[in-house]
Amino acid sequence: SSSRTRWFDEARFGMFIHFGTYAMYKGQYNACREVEWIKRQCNIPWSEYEAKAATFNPASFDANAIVQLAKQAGQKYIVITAKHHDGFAMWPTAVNRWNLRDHSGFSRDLLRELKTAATANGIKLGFYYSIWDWHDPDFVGNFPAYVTKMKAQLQELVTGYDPAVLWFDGEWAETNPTNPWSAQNGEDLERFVHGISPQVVINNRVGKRRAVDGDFGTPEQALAGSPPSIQLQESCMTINNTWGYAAWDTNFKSPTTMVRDLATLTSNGANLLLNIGPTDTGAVTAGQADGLRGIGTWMAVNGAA
Ligand code: JFZ
Repeated sequence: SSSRTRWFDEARFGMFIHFGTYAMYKGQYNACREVEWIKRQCNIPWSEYEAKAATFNPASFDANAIVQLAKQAGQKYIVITAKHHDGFAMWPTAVNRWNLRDHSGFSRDLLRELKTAATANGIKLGFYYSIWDWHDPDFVGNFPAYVTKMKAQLQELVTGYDPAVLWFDGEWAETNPTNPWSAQNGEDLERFVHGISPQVVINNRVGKRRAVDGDFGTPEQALAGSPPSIQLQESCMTINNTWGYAAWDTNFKSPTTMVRDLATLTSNGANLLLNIGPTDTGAVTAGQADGLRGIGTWMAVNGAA
């Protein structure tokens, strides 16, 4: 509905954060270079991936600093990975133990800290949630059981954190023999979420990215075209080349490029969701922070009233 999406349509600029245990590999496993896909693309055994995740200690994650960076850049909302394809929950879910609290023994709730800091600064917070789950064998083995657990996790997120956005992904899962996710599953999940909170803005990857799926379209690493489009659009782009943290990826976009992309999208009536990937300790690298500050500086100098 239009009342649900009004703030989103006016926001124009948001921060995407890809953060999970994959950051611990810094983009490399032996000779294999990968980032948030490292478990699957580099064939890391689950026993090894889980053992490393048990020592995940993002003690330098500073929600206030991240919110200040977003604010300085002119971003109005933040979307952080609550659960990526590796299935690891960044909040203390009661659905399983594959989460930051129970598996890694990290006592802080980073999503709660980010919510508190964002709210205090007038920034909205949303969550990325991967439908595709590599860790839970029920995704391919017993799909109805998987959907029940997924809904239980989403219930925790929606009732516990009141997210402004749910940014689904992985509805396109490459599974063998078949991808169990259907357009009907998407419609059902949308109804489920809006039954808990009608205000949550949902992206089109909840379903099969038809124009009727969710509230907004999600072109990736591409600028959304000019209207008329029957759906709101949000382009998601990386600040360097990768979504999660990779020590070798220092190919940062210049503030000039990012301001130009933002202006193009703004003139097309679309949003930009610009991604950063904190390190394994939860810190935002200087390269990423400089880029965001550079956008803010450009706005302050060239966009001043
Ligand atoms: C997905 C994730 O696999 C990736 O790790 C990251 O989170 C990104 C934002 O989303 O990647 C995709 C999703 C869709 C396509 C390509 C990559 N696609 O439709 O071409």
